[in-house]
Amino acid sequence: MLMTSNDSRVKDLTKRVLARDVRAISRALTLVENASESGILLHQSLYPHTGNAFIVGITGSPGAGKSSLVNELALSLMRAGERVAVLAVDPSSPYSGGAVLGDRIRMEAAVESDKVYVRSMASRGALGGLSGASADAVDILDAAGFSYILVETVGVGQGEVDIARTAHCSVVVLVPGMGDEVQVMKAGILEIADVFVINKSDRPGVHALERELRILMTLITTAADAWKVPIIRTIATKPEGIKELIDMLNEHRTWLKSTGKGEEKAKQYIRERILQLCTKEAAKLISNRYAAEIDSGLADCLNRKRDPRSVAIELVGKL
Ligand SMILES: Nc1nc2c(ncn2[C@@H]2O[C@H](COP(=O)(O)OP(=O)(O)OP(=O)(O)O)[C@@H](O)[C@H]2O)c(=O)[nH]1
Ligand SMILES: [Mg+2]
Repeated sequence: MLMTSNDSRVKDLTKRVLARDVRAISRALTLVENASESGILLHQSLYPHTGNAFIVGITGSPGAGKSSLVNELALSLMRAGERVAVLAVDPSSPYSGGAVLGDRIRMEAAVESDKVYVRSMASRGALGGLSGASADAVDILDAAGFSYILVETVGVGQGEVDIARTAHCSVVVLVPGMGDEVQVMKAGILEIADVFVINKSDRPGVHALERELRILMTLITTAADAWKVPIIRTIATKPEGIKELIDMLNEHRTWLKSTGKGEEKAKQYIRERILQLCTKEAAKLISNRYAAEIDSGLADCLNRKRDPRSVAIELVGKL
């Protein structure tokens, strides 16, 4: 069979991403982000090369200092000889006078440009949602041989929970005196956090926040063999506490491996990812094949003769 130009382009790009060509990595991420046909093919051909990176999610309220922390983490890891990729998902205020993610990294890394890579992406597309495009992007970076992938996501809620599934380690950044402990109680953050960071520890209220956090942690039930979630204090702008944080990330990584919990987590995550993609792919097939049936089901719903779920179940049954 003749190879189409799309196939050969994907093949070429795959080779170049595996060879760690920075321009190819950027191109690949754009294709994946757009969920284009080539993006899907490319992801397919790169996926067998994934599974080596340690993926760290960094989440927290707007302005908590996530980008500042990620900058410092990336620099320290890079100096320790790691290849680090940073993915900022829906960066909320890249030019708010705060840390412009990647600027310091770019300055320091200019000479060793393949040691660190920084990328922002918007992900809240119509259907994809956070876990779609950003999970694929993480895979691309993993295949490109980065040993650490730091994923910054803003917000409290579903975004954090989704990214926690993608990441091997979820770091939740809190700030004293901002009522962050209230946020922690919501949205299942206590359940997803592997490491708590109290950033802006130069501000008052650190003791109080840490105490409240410890009390909250005793309120959820955890298995005896569960990871003991540490609380690390940092001042990202100084920087202070970065080494302690990196040590803790490495400790968690070792724990995941030695207990088999890492594999368990990976299994659960891939299962969820498959099921999520089933939803998406089924919806695509149905809307391509059964436009007329959708219209008639829709009319029935409008007349309150049927309900949307019954229509959906019937349509899925046709597949
Ligand atoms: N005093 C103090 N200020 C900090 C610290 N860390 C970050 N900041 C400042 O807090 C502001 C926000 O920092 P960012 O790193 O942009 O925070 P962010 O969480 O990435 O913000 P978004 O991406 O907009 O949600 C900036 O002005 C930082 O200089 C810290 O440890 N102490
Ligand atoms: Mg930021």
